[in-house]
Amino acid sequence: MYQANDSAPMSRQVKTTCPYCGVGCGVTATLEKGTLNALEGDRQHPANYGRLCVKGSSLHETLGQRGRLLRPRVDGVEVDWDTALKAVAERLTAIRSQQGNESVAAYLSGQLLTEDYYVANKLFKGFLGTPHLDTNSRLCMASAVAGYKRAFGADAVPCCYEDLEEAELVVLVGSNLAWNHPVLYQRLKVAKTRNPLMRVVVIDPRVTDSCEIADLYLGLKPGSDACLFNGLLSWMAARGKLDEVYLTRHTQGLEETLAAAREEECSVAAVAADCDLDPERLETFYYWFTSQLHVVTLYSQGINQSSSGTDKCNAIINCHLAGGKLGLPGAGPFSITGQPNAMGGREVGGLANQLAAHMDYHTPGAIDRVTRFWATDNLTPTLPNGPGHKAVELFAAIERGEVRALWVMATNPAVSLPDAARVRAALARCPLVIVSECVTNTDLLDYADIVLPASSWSEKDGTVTNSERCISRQRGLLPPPGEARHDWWIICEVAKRLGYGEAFAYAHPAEIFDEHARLSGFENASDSTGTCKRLFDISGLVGLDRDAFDALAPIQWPVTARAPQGTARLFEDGRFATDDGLARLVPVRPRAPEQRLSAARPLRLNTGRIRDQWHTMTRTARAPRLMNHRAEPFIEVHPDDALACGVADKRLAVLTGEAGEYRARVRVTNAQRCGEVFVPMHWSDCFTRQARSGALITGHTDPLSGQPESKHGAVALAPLAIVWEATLLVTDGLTDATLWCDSDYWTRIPMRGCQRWQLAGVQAERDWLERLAAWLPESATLWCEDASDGRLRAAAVKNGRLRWWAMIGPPAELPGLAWLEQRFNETELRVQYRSRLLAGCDDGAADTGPTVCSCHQVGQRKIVSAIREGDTSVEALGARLACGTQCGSCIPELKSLIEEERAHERTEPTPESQVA
Ligand SMILES: Nc1nc2c(c(=O)[nH]1)N[C@H]1C(S)=C(S)[C@@H](COP(=O)(O)OP(=O)(O)OC[C@H]3O[C@@H](n4cnc5c(=O)[nH]c(N)nc54)[C@H](O)[C@@H]3O)O[C@H]1N2
Ligand SMILES: Nc1nc2c(c(=O)[nH]1)N[C@H]1C(S)=C(S)[C@@H](COP(=O)(O)OP(=O)(O)OC[C@H]3O[C@@H](n4cnc5c(=O)[nH]c(N)nc54)[C@H](O)[C@@H]3O)O[C@H]1N2
Ligand code: SF4
Ligand SMILES: [Mo]
Repeated sequence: MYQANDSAPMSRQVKTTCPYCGVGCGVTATLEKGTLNALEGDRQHPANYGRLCVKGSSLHETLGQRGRLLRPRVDGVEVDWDTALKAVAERLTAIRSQQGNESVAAYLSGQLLTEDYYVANKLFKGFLGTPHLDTNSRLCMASAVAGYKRAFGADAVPCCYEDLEEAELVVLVGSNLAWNHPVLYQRLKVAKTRNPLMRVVVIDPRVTDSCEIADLYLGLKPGSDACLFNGLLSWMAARGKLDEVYLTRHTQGLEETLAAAREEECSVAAVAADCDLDPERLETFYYWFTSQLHVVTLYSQGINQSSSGTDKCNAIINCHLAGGKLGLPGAGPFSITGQPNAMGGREVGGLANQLAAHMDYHTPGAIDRVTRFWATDNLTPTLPNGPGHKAVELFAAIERGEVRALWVMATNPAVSLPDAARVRAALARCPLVIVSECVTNTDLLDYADIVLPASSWSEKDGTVTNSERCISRQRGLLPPPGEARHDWWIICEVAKRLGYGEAFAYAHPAEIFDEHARLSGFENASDSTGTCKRLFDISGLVGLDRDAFDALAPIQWPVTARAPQGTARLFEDGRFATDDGLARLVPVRPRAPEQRLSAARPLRLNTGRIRDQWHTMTRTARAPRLMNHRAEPFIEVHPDDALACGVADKRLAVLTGEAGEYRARVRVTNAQRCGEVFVPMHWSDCFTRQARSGALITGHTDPLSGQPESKHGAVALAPLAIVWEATLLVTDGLTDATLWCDSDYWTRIPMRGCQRWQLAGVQAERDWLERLAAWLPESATLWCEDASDGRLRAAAVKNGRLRWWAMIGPPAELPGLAWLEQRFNETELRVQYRSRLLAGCDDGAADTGPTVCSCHQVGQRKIVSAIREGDTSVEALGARLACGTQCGSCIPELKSLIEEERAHERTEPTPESQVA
């Protein structure tokens, strides 16, 4: 099989691409004797020019064999590859021959490389003849795709990153760029400093860290964006601010669109009331939008994850078309992608409504063209003749028993799909579930009949496409551990065993990329005007041999004979990918979220991301420093709601939705609107007892895009009536922890050399030492107990090593854990430390508090004391403590700490602030 060449010199540098967000930063990795110890931002990469965020710069800490899947498994038994691949082929064949082609399905991911994606799509749609191949991009970008297609005739992001820097106005709507695309946010921030006239508007029901650079913040009512942008369009029309020339030459549909926008009362006052905004602020935004030509509206999941997400995208695009604000530097409606290769998946046709290479089933001639290209014409069956099930439908079809075999690659539907309980029930009853995965610890593996160990970032070799259509190489740096194999290889080996060896005889990803590039240009010649029939065309990259593929520098599609160096910006000539070349304004009638609030579930549930974790945490939780920023799952709630529901800051609470519940720690904050709560999407059953956001969201989807409404749940909030809380720190490998996992609340927090467990229970415990003895294999050697209030601290030291440490009592009383963490990593605990163990800190050693700066591991208490000593600016704090000087993501938090301290000074004495 193909492996990265590792017989190279002692130290070498390799350029690759970060596997997390859609910014797609270039990474320069330094390998010393085959080990990856250090990495930095690639200074030449056009996405980041040397910058990295804390997730990217922690990548090397996530590597290693520990926790990796090393061997294939069939029905729970480890087997060799040949047995596993045969089992996959035989079982797929059996189900297909009995129940038909459409009984088999695949569920892929924007975290696969383009080459993996291409061969999976080719196998399922081309050779197994099933249209049921969808991807987690359905939960992510489907509405943006549908919106672009309706407006431009193709799924084409018109903008590039430089547009953000060249704009005079940047509107962030439904995007927390500061946390989720940190490097792009940093670029925007620098551009704003350079151009003091640049304005930034943030439109989000939550005050996020992205508001740090906002000149105007619109904290709108969740789900009311279409109303806001329809209002903008009417406002422009009413004030004669439409770009009539652009509209006439390049668009169609203005009248119907304006009429639809005017069906509802569209005065600023009426729109402001519908969006729950201050009319003056709203009008300021309208005024700013209209008075600038160079406007970029950057939108993400606050727009897409909605049962009317496609309409919301078009409401935004309508305003850009109406003002002629696109196709020029610093302007355009910019849907930012989430996953590293969300875009690559769209290119190969990884959505169930697509066929291949930006051709849909209904694209004239597409089925015939792809059939000829893949040479499947002499096969029975041939290509499916229409779209397959979209993700949520797909799991419903599994539930109904129609789809009986599912191959999941690089995604975790048991956590990330809405209506999680139903998805899990469907997986449990599906006769064949095949899972290609890198790590041992995911909720989905519980449902797998066949587990295929896949290679991971740093091992994989191929391409990804970022948010600005830039194709970059992910390069193999290290050999995969154990018997892990590349996804493309696994798929091709199965294809061979199914009898399609000839069509899947690739020896290297370069060959797959070449075929993908050829298909993009296949029968895609320019028409007389020079416009491509299909915009996605990388025929300029056909014919790269291995060396050329390996050397491929980042390049933006289309890459054609006419544009051999790629294309930064689309639609500069005002010609779109529709039959008549005109863009479409699309009439939008705003709709409320499908998940309705009720007396039983009166709070609007918003779900999303945190700065330092990636999705279900299978990789980011391997880097302990990424666990510090938010260690436990949480519920953010407005102070008034907290009071009304009887929940308190830092205490545990439970959210109840229609079909599930969520237990986590409360964060009371004014950043949250009253009547709404926010929870992170990251925690799975591997890390906590019950805090999967998908359990609270119902399966309502957008009728056009099929994207679920993950941002608009309906829930009730109540305290979790616990009577005890405990913190355990346990040395790695001491126990598998199943014993305390029946606690009413538990969360596991990986640390360096140990695991931290936060536990809580609703029933009183009589003898804590006894309980600890039952939980832990080694008994306490030190303890101190306060029988009057049940507080206890205990620890076990064996052979000079700290084995575990426990505190019964509220976690607010915990010392900063860095000191204890260090003790777990000592082979011989120093005598003077033993007496300090129960206190959990050294005499006089400062307890630094919760981590604010993850890059330099600087704690909150340290920062606060520096502020109190006079370092009252971000720069001064950086000079003294280094916080905020690397990726810059914690700067908003530093600023709010400075602000809080100022407020303290003004209003002393006050209780401790709530922002922890
Ligand atoms: N740290 C980190 N970064 C990531 C990821 C990660 O897991 N961790 N995942 C990546 C992926 S796959 C994706 S898709 C992107 C997502 O990136 P974002 O879309 O920025 O992420 P979210 O936090 O899901 O949601 C964005 C914002 O939408 C707001 N919102 C909710 N409802 C509404 C509404 O009705 N209207 C408006 N205007 N806003 C609303 C939320 O309050 C939230 O602040 O992030 C990528 N980057
Ligand atoms: N409530 C709620 N739900 C959401 C969202 C939300 O905002 N709120 N956001 C949605 C969005 S935008 C997204 S993108 C999804 C993300 O949700 P998922 O895709 O389910 O989340 P991940 O944790 O990224 O899952 C990827 C899995 O693939 C594995 N993996 C990583 N690399 C590879 C590889 O190269 N090969 C193989 N075979 N496996 C690999 C990882 O270990 C991991 O288990 O969640 C969606 N769900
Ligand atoms: S901004 Fe995104 S791509 Fe860049 S380093 Fe951070 S996670 Fe990776
Ligand atoms: Mo996503």
